[in-house]
Amino acid sequence: MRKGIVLILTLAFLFSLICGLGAVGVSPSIRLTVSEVSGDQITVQLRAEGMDWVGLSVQLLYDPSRLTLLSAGEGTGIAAARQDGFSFLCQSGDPAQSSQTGRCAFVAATGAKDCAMSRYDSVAAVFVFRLTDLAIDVIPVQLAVASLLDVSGVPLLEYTGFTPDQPPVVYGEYSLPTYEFGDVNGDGELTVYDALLLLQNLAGSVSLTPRNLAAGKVAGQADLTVYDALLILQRLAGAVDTFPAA
Ligand SMILES: [Ca+2]
Repeated sequence: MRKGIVLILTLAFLFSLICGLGAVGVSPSIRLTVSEVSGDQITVQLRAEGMDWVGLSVQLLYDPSRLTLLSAGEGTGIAAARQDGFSFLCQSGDPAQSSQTGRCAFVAATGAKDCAMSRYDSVAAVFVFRLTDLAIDVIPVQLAVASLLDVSGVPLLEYTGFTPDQPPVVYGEYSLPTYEFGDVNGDGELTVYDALLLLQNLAGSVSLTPRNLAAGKVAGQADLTVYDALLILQRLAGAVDTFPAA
């Protein structure tokens, strides 16, 4: 008898896992994550988790002196739903100066009423930015307005953070790895190759990321010159112990 009860409880537990009841407890949320930093590009994902939705509206505020918007568009969750035959309209762009402090990227998507987005990947939108020369430290990206809509257009969850007296609810920030002066390629060592990269950059045959350029300005001047490469070579030869910028 006891074995029978244990068996029933075990089967009930397994059934709950199979039916996805194990996922109960995920609170509804909209959040930003930095998913990738590659060279001078940074990819920011908007994830919508713990709820079902068919409509999305999101605006991202960013500092144009540090970031240039390359693309804004649907995430893998919407793409997967479309592959399953559900219709999804998606608009995106970088409309205008939206406040005194930054620019705004937006994505809006509307799907079929019977498309339950909770069964797909939670990545709802993807933004790709290029880092500018000033972006060598911290990259702030702020979710200014975001809402998810149900089949009747009613917001399931809404965040706003646009007004000066209302701090942003969601805030994404990514700190780039620190760099050592002279280590242009960021491999942790000071070598002739670092000086060579600077010379190639000056000659126009190699483009360096803002962070790599910052590491190469060992003379401590605003612009990169042949003198920076020379200082690296002098340090390797033991002629100087430190860099003026360090
Ligand atoms: Ca190096």
